[in-house]
Order: sequence, then C-alpha cells, then structure tokens
Amino acid sequence: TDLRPLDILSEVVPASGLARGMRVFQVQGVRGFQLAASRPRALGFPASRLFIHCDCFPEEFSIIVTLRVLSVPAKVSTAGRARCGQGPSPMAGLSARALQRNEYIFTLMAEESPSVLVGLRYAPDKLHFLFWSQEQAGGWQTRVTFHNISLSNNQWHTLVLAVSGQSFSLTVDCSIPKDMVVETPFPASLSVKRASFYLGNRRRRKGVFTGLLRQLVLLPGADATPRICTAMNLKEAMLSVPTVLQDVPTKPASNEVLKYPYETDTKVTLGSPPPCTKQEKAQFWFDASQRGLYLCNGSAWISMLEVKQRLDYVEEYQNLVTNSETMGVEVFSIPKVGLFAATANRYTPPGSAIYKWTDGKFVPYQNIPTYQAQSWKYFTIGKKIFLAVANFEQNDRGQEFSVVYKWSRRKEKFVMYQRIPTHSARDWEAFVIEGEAFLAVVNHREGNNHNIDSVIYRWNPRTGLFETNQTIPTSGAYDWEFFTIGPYSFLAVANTFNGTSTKIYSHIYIWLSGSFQLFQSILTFGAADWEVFHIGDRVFLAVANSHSYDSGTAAPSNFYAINSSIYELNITAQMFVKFQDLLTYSALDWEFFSVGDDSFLVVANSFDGFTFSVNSIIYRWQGYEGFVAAHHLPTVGCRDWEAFHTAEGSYLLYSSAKEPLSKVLKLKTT
Ligand SMILES: [Ca+2]
Ligand SMILES: [Ca+2]
Ligand SMILES: [Ca+2]
Repeated sequence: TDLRPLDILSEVVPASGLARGMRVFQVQGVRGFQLAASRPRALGFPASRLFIHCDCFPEEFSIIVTLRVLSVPAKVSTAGRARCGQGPSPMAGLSARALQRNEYIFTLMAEESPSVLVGLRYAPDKLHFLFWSQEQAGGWQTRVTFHNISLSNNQWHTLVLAVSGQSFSLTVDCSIPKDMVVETPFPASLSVKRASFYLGNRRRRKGVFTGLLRQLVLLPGADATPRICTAMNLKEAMLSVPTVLQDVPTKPASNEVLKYPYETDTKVTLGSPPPCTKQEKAQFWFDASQRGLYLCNGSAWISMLEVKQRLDYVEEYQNLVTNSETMGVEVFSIPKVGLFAATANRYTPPGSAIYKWTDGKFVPYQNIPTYQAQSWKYFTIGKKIFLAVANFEQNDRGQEFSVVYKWSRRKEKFVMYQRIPTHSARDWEAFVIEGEAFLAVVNHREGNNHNIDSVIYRWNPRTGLFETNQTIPTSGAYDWEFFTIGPYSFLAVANTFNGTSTKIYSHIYIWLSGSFQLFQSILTFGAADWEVFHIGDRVFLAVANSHSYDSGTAAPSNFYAINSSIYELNITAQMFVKFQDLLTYSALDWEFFSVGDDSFLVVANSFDGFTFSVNSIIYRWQGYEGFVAAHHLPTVGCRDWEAFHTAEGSYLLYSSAKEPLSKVLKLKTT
C-alpha cells in the first residue's frame, strides 16, 4: 500500500497558477488560500487523481489541516450584517458570510449524489467529521463531533485527525489529543469510484469555508501526530504545503531539545502549560518560550532539563521616536565629533532630524526643514563634510529643489550649502572617479511623467559647486548605487515604474572615457534599491523588488509577495548573473553587514498585500547554500535599514514609513 501523504490542497492548484476562486493571503507571516463561494465546482478534482491504484479510501488514515478561521465579531445585529458586506476592504465582504454556523473544510462526494462520503466541517467551537457507511441498504451518514474546539482567535492552527476503526483522535496544535470511540467504525472499504474532492465546500455555495487554508493532507496508514508534532513552530507543523504558499521557514534558534530521543508511545506537547493529571502521566511537555522540557509525574510537571537562558541574536535596543514617518536613514561619523543618524522625515514642520549618539543612544541634535524628505547622503570632499537631502515635494512657495548641507566646524551644525533643482527626488549617491567628486540624484517623476532624466553632477573645485555632468533617462527611479570593481566604476539605477508597468529594466552603467555608458540591463519588479557587496573576492548585487504590476497582463494573486534577487558578477562573462531568489514582501531596501567573519543581508519588507506589519528578515551567508533566513524581525512599514558599529558592539537601525518610530536593534554575539 502506498503510504505517501496525499496533498489535497496542492491538487486544486494547477501548475500554471491559481484556480479560479482562490487567492493567496498572508497573515502573521504565513500564507494561505482564501476561497470564493461563487464556483464551488472549480475547487474540486476527481478522487481518482489521488487514489491511483484503487478506488478505495484508506481504512486508517490521518487528515492534517492548517487553517486560520475568520473570527466573528462577538455581537453583530441583523441590521449590521446586511451592511458589513459593503465595506471596501477585501475582508469586509466576508464578515456576513462568516456568520454562517457551518463551514466545510473539505468534502469527498460521489457524482450525482448529495451525500458526503467523507467530510470535515467546522462550526464555532466544534469540529465535525462526517463519513458514509455503505454496508447497509442505502447507507447512512455518521457524524463524529469534537466539542470545545476553539479556532476563532485569529491564529493559525494545525489539526491532526487520526481515524482507525471506531477510534477518532483530534490533536489541535500538538496539544493533548481528544480521543473518541464511536459505535460506527470508519468503513473498511469505502468506494471513491466517480467521486470528487471539494475544497472548502460541499459542491454548493452555502457553507463555504471563509478562512484561510494552508495545508490539507491525507496521510494513509498511521496516526500522523508524532510525525507532525516534532516541529517547534506550530505554524510550521506540516507535511505538505502547496508551493505557492511556501515561504521562508521560521528557523528556531535551537531545536536540539526536540532531537531528544523519546519513546514512540510517549507524547511531547507544545504550547502553553497543559494539564498534568493521572491521564497525562509520563507525557512530556516542551515549553517553547522557555526552552524547557517537562515530564508529568501524575500531578505536576517536573523539569527535565536546565532551562537555558534564551540567547537573543538581535534585541531591541532603542525606540527612536521620530519627527514623523521616516523614509530613509543615514548613519555617519564625523571625525573627532561623533556618530550621527539623519532621518528623512515626511512632514514640515519640523522637517527632518539629525541625532547624535550620546551615552549609548541617539538623542536629537538638529532639525532641518525638508519637504517630504526621502533620503540623506553623507559624503566628504577633501576636508569638507556634506550631507545632501532628497526632497520629494515642493516647498511652501512652490519651489522644488534638494539641498546639499555642509558641516560648519564653528557652529557644529549642518548649514545650507547648495540648492539643486530636482523632480520628486528619491536618492542621492556620492562617489569619486579618478580623483573627481560626483553627486548623482534620482528624479522619480515630474507631474505624472515617470520617464524623466536623472542627473549626475560633478564637483567644480574652482567654484566649489556641483555642476551638471551627464543626464541619464530613468523611469520612476528610486535608487542609485555606485561601486567599483578593480579599476572600473559602475552606477546602477533602480527603475520602479514607467507609467504602465513595474516589470521594467533597471540598468547598470559603466564609466568609460568620461561618461557612464550602459553595461547591463536587468528585469526588475518595482525595483526600490540596489545593494552591492563583496564576500571574499566575489561581487554581488542585490535588488529589492517592491511591486509586480503590469496594466497589460492579468493581476497576479499578490502584487507584493515577490522574489527579490541577488546577482553575482561572472568575470568570464563580464556580466551579473542570477545567484539567488528570495521571497520578499514589497522589499524596499537591502543592507549588507558583517559581524566577525559572518556576512549578512537584511531586507526591509514593507507590505504583504494585507498589512504593513511584516517581518523583515536577516539572511546569513552560508556559502554553498547562499543566503539562508536566520532571524525574523517584526517591523511596521519597514523602509530602510542601516548597520553601524560602535566600541560597544554592532547595531541595526530601521526606519518606518508608516509610523513615527524608528528602532535601534543590538546584534548580540556569542
Ligand atoms: Ca543609494
Ligand atoms: Ca540598500
Ligand atoms: Ca539602507
């Protein structure tokens, strides 16, 4: 017999994309399908696709479901029900339907028959398992009901239902199983001839599952609980999940405790403290938050391991309340003066702020009037110290310009030095080629026109001013990134939008005989940032892709959950080639940093199509494996990351484009 897991959910997802009536949503960093009620048959497939060798449903099996149930407001009047379907949010339309008492997670139904051969139905606080017994004339429906199953707390849950004869056992989130023995056994031979599976429905519009479904697997044979419940993160308790729902797994800091060998008939329970009575005697409980393993002695939990101090790799260090939402941050150090951070803030007044690192934290130092500032760039020319701001908006007199400030040693402040006319400027880049200083601005758009020139200015030592040296056509550009390889100088632009599409080429230019010339074009998706970095003698270039939109093609299931890519310079081919794709959520920035011998990349994930509260992720360089997710950081509308070091250690600073709060995180090293 074939004891492979049969992935029911994946069967409904064609290789070419999503079935009609399915959408991908991500909540709490985990993705699932939302199903539409309008075409229940579209969410079905013949059972013969799963049961290849025999038209029979297994006699013993487990069903594994990972889902998130839509919570129902405690009190909704009848009048309120009618209105709440009209809201603008995609979830609002669901609330009326969510009030239905019964929702099918899946059914298996014979053709032209309304009876359910096998089915799973959720009602608030109850889970019903349905099956059909054919032994007697006409057959009859049996319903096994598990009570006090509360799933509507806006969390993901994984259910394992194990069926064998008269015994039915349900485990929710790997807690202690609820066992039931019923009179009617599950049939030893249930024919599935001309039957079909239906996802989230019973071939009708009524009773469609309104929550999110992530995993639905049938495992013939044994009780899957021991196989499932070894995962430390319950959200990740899975056997099989459709490719489109897979994302970077949350990597536990250490799972050595769970490798602790345990007998097949002892059970390890995760989650909050379960009861410990005679029934639970000799069972283990793993306290995931404290990393403790406990044994129930019949009345109390006895600690089996020393509870280890939790080692936080990254810890919150300072909440930096900013003038307003912050687009970019720049950390720099002025010799003999100190370490500073400049935030590019949204509103005027008071404009943007400069903070000075004092007694181990950033404290306000200077405010500078800016106009929807997007970013700051610190640079020096000889002994002169400059800080340039990219202003996105006009000032109150309708003039539009960005400003270069110069550090005044006498005043110990930045003072206005040169105004440069710009068009919705996003970013400045400063660099030196053959001893000459340059400053490049990205102009994002002029009115509604995104296809405009960005400008490279050259420092004129005689006048002490920046003068136009070259213009380069860009499309809704967001970022310039300068880098050198050997004797060659490069400048990469991140193009975001050309007026109709975000799937456009971003370009890398090379400096040849006095100007930048096109070197390579790379297809990007609303590119917001280029980050160049070196590991050993290898050169990499990472793009942050923010948005996949094209007016000419069908909308994807999610505009924001898309790959951002890392390219590596291939010396022989003299071009950058794709090295690795990483799934990001409207990525706006990459920041490379190293600690000791280790190299890291942190991404600014800003939006998943659903919420701005998205985890940003630190990836660790693991050589052959490339970058591997090492730490998940909760962020809100994350816009920019900066890494910096002081004598006390290494830190990350992140800015939020959605709230006036930036955060300093400390990298804890062992
Ligand atoms: Ca830049
Ligand atoms: Ca960057
Ligand atoms: Ca950055």
